[in-house]
Amino acid sequence: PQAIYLKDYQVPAYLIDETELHFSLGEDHTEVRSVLKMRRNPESTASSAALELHGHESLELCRLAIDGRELGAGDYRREDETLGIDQVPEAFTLECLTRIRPRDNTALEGLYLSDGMYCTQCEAEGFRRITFYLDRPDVMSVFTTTVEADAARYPVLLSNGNPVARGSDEDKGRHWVTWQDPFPKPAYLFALVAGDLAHIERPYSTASGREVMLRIYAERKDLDKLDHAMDSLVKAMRWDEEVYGREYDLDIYMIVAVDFFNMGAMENKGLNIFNTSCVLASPETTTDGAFQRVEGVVAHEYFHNWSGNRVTCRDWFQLSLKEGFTVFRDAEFSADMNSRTVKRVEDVTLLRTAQFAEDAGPMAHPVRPASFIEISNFYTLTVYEKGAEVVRMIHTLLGPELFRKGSDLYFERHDGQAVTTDDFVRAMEEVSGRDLTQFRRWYDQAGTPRLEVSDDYDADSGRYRLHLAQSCPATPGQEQKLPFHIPVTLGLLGPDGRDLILDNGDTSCVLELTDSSQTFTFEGIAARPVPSLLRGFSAPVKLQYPLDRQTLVFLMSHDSDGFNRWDAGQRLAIDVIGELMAQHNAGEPMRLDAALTDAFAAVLDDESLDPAMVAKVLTLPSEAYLSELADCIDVDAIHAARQFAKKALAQALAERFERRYRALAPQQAYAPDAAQVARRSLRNLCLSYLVALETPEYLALAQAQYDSADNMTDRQSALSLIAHSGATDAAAAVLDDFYRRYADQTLVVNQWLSVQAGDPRPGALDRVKELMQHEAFDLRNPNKVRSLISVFCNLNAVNFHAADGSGYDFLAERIIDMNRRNPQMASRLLTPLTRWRKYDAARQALMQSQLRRILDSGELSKDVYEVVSKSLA
Ligand code: B3K
Ligand code: ZN
Repeated sequence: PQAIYLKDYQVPAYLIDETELHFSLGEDHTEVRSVLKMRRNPESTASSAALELHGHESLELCRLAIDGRELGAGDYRREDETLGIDQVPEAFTLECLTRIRPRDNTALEGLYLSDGMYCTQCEAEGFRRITFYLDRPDVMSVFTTTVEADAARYPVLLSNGNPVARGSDEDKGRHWVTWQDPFPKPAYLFALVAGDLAHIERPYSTASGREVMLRIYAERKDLDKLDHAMDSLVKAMRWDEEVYGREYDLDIYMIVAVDFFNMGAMENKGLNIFNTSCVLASPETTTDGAFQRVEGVVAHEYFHNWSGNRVTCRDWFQLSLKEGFTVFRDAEFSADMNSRTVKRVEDVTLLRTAQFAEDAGPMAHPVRPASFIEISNFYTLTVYEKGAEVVRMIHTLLGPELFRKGSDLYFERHDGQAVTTDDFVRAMEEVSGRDLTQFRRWYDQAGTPRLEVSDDYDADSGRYRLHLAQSCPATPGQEQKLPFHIPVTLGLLGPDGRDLILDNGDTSCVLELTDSSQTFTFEGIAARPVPSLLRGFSAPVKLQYPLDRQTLVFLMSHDSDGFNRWDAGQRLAIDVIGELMAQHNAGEPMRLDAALTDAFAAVLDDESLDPAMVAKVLTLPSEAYLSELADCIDVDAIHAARQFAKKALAQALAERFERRYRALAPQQAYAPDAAQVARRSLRNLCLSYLVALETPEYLALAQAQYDSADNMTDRQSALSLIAHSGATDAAAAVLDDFYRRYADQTLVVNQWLSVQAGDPRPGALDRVKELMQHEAFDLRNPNKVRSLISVFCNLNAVNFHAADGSGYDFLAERIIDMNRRNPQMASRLLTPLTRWRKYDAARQALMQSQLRRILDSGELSKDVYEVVSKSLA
C-alpha cells in the first residue's frame, strides 16, 4: 500500500455539475444507475484528456456510456480502485450502471444492511463502493436521487434534500421516491435509507421565519426513545442561530437511527445517520452520561451543516477544518446547556488521557497530517480533540467578538466551497489584524509540547517573574520542532487565596509564549503569589511546574478557576498515588498521606459546591491517565496503588460518604437535567467509595439501590459496583438479573457486556471469550465489539496486560479475524498494541510479536497494514 501526500494535491481534472442516481434495491443485489453531467475543470493544468474515476473493486460494471454512446471493454481501463477513460470531451454526460451487493457488505462502508434496513456511510471514501465517481471532497455536485424498492419491506425511502416525486408499480409491489438536494455537495455527504421505519416529527421555525420539519426515524420498537434527541436538536438549532448566526437551509432535517454503525453518527446533508447509541434515550434504559452524549452528538452533526457541509474540506488532510471546529462548537454548546466547568474537565480528561497518548505513540500525526495510507485511520483524537483545542486557542487569543467576526467571514467567504485549514486561519487573521503565521505550527507539528515553568519573587522590589520554557518531543518523521505560539491564561493568588488584580485590570490575563523561553514580569506584588497556570486548560500542553502538596491543597480550595481547582486535586492525588506505587514496589506497606484525605474531606463537607464538581474532584485519576503519565507503565502497581488509595479514603471518610449518599437521595421523578445529573454523579461516587470497603452492609446498600432504582444511571452504577466486588455470588446474581430484565434492549445488553469486560478481577478474559459465544454477542455489530472486546483491551489493564501475554494473544486473533470483516473496526482495535514501547521489556516483546503475527497473517487491509507497520517501524 502506498502513502498519499498533502504536497501532491492537485485540483480535479474534471467537475461534476449534476449527479442523477437511481437505486433499484433488490434482495440479491442492488442496481445503481448514474447520470453525471461532467466537464473539464478550467483550473486544471493536467495536459491529458483522460478521466480517472474512483471505484471499489467490489463494483460490478454493467454499462458505461458517454453522451449516449456505449463504451466497449477496450474503451476503458479497470484497475483495482479506479476506472480510466483515455479520451473524453470537454463536456459530456457519463452514464453508468453498476451492481453492488449490500447484503455482503460487512465493512459497513458504502451501502449496507443494518438489521434488515438499507443505509449508507460514505465518509471518507465510501461512495466509491456505490458507483464510479470522482469521490473526493473538492468535487461538489447537485444530487437528484431516486430510490426504488419493495413497497412492503421498505415503506420508507429517504435520501438527501427534499422529496420531489413518488410513485409505485402495484403489480410488482414496488415503489419509488425521488429526492433533490439543491446544495452542491461532495459525495461523502450522500446518504440513502430504506426500511420499515417509524418516526417522530416536530416543526421548527428558524430565526428568519422559515418553516422546517424535523424528523427522527428509528425502528418502531424504539419510537418512545426519540424525544430527547429531538429536544437536543431544537436546542442545537437555536444555539447555532444565537451564537454563530447560522440557520438551517433545507425544508426538512432527518435523523435515522441504525444499529450497525462504525462510529457515532454522520452528518450527511439533510439526512444524518446515527448509531442508535447516539440517538435513543429513555430514563429506564439510558444513563445520564449517555443522555448527554446524545445531546452532544446530535448537536455536533447538526453544526456540521455549516462547518462541514456548506463549507467543506478541499482534501482529507484538511479533515480537522470541519472536525476540530465542530467539536469546539459542540463543546461550547454542551457547556452552555450543562455545567461549563464539568464539560471542560471531561474534555481535558479525554485529551490528556487518550490524545496525549496518541501524540506520544507511533501513529502520532499533526492536526493536519502530511500523509496517510488509509484516511479512515485519521479520524483520531488528534484531528478531533486536539483540533478543537487549536480552535479554542484562536478563540482565546482573539476573544469572543473577533472570533465570531472571523467565523462570519469564513462562512460568508467560503459558502459552497471546499477549503483548507489555512483559509480558516486567514479569516481569523483578517478580522483581528493578527499574524497567526507561527500559530499555524499547531496544525503542522505533531507531539504534545512541554511547558516548563519556574518563578522568582523579590520582596524588596515587589517584582514577581515567571519563566516559561517550551519544548516538544520528536514524533515519527519530525525530529525537530519549532516553538509554538502558546496562550497561557494566568492568575496570581495572594496569600489569602484571593486573585490579585493584574495590569489589565482583571484577575486573569493571557500570556503569549512564542519563543522557546520567555520571562514575564509582574510589578507591585506585595507578597509572593501562587500562580494559577493554564486556567481552563488554555493550551494542550504538559505543564511542568512542581508544587508541594501544601500548595496544591491551597489551590484546590482557593483558585477562582474551577478547572484549576479540580486540576490541583488531581495533581495531589497523582503525587500521593505515585508514593503508594513506590511503597508497593519496595514491598513496604502502603500508607496514604493524610493530606489527600483532609483535602477530600474538606471538599465533601462543603455543601456550597456544585455536586457535579465535587464528584469530579473526588474521582481519582484513572489507570489510563496514570499510565499516560508514566515513562514505563507498571500496570500492576498502578492498579494496586489506586485501589489502595480508594479503599483508604473510603475507610477514613466512610461516615461522610454515607451521610452525603443519604442526603442526595432522589427527591423528584427522574430527569436528565444538570441539577439531577450532578446529584446522581456525586451520590454514585459516594456509593463507589463505600462499596470499596467490601462490607456486607455497604454491599447491601448497593443492592438496595440496584433493586429500587427508577433509572438506568443508578441501576447501572450499582450493578458494576456489585459485579466488580469480591462478593462473587451477589455479582453473579445481579448480572443474571440485569440480563433478564433487559434482554430485549440491545443497548442495555451492551452495557451488560461492558461491565463484565471491565471486571478487574482474575478470570475476565475467560469470561470475555465465553461472552463471545453468548446470544447477546454479534461480531458483525460494531457496538457489540466495542462493548466487549474494546472495553476489555482498553479499560481492563490488569487483565489485558496479564504477564503471560494471554490478553495480547486474544486481541491479535480478534484483529486478524476482523481485518477480513470490517477493516475500520480492526484497525481501531489495534490501538492498545501500538503502545508497546511504554511497557516493560517482557511485555514489549510479547506485544511486538503479536503485531508481527498480524503483519504476517496474510492479506491485510490498508487500514490494518498502516497501523501495524507504523507501530513496528
Ligand atoms: N464525519 C463523521 C465521521 C466519519 C468517519 C468516517 N470513517 C462523523 C462526525 O465527525 O461527525
Ligand atoms: Zn464531526
